[in-house]
Amino acid sequence: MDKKIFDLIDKEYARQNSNIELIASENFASKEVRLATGSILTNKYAEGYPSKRYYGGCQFVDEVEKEAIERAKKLFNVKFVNVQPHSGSQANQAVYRALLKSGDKILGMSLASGGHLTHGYHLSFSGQDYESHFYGLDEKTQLIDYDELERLAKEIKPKMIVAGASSYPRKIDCERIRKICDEAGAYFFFDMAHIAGLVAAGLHKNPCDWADVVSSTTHKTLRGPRGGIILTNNPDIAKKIDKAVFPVSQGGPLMHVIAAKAVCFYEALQPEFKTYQEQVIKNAKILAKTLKELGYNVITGGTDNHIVLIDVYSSKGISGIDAQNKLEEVNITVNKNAVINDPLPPFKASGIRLGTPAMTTRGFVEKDFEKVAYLIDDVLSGNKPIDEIKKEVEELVEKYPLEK
Ligand code: DSN
Repeated sequence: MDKKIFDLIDKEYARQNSNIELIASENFASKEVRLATGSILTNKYAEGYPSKRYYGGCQFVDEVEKEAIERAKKLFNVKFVNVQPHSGSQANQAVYRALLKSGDKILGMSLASGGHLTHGYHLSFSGQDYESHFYGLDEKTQLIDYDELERLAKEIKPKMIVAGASSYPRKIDCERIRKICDEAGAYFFFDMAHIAGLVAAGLHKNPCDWADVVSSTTHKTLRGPRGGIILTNNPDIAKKIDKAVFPVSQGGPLMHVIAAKAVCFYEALQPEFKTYQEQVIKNAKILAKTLKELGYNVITGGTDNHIVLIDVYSSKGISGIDAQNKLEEVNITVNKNAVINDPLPPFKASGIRLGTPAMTTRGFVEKDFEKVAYLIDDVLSGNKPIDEIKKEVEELVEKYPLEK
């Protein structure tokens, strides 16, 4: 047995089990999702698509992929789904390759405003292969500045407008962006990676009803295996997407992960999944409210989704990275995050991003997230000895053990 690696996996299990996991993009996949991911399907090559493979012996993986597609279509009420992208970034790469030529203009939300690397950032392929332009937030409301987006779209005339965010605590106005895209003659591409679980549960408008093409990861609020998907209602775009995924940007699909995606879609179609997502939002709201009452500057004043963004620098004079490190000392995991007009450089940042999906899966409800807010404040305000706070974290997580 490979003792070294399996010991490390055991240690990582112990870390996950003993931490309050607040990274907004993480979750705890079910045992069945993990069983499928670790299954013998990893042995199979299946380049191509169901019934059009480049290899023999694909009769069962064909069924797996067809089932994953049908379940995703039902879950998101959409006509076409490609379940092969290995990740969200690769899904986005395929979308660009399908609809744009190198050098075409794209208009995405800036990383500093809560967008994503693949929405045009200069160090990502999206900023290197395409001419990227950015919209952002209204300084006063800290909400997406749709008027500015409209103005930029008219001025720049991008071939594609990219919506979706990694650290935006509010709903995104799909109708308004559709209108802006129509006026500018641009494709509307929505990356719903962060909110896919909320969309599946009917708690955020379904971008598939408005956008030309939608991408997602399957491991965030959706709680499946690590991977990507692409969805559209347009048959011509669907054909281009399929080609752009295989053979343009990927080779053999990860059939074990596709099976796990199918399990995840099955789980997301159950009524309990809606209850779970409702609790994710309730927990985020109480976390935001309690931190606000404790004197923290909560960006946008609250949340509509699974994310709470706190400006710890203006609230407590501590940088995002220092807050992240201090919280890590008591086993609370968060990540630093830039805030609008951040006076600190990105590697320090003024904010921290908190998310509720993972601990809600563990069973946390409002009273637990109220406690989490007090624990965060104890750490950042230096109210109590670290060992005492660590003990309280331990007592809280012990009530909700992580399934192995
Ligand atoms: N890295 C992800 C996140 O943390 O939001 C986005 O891909």
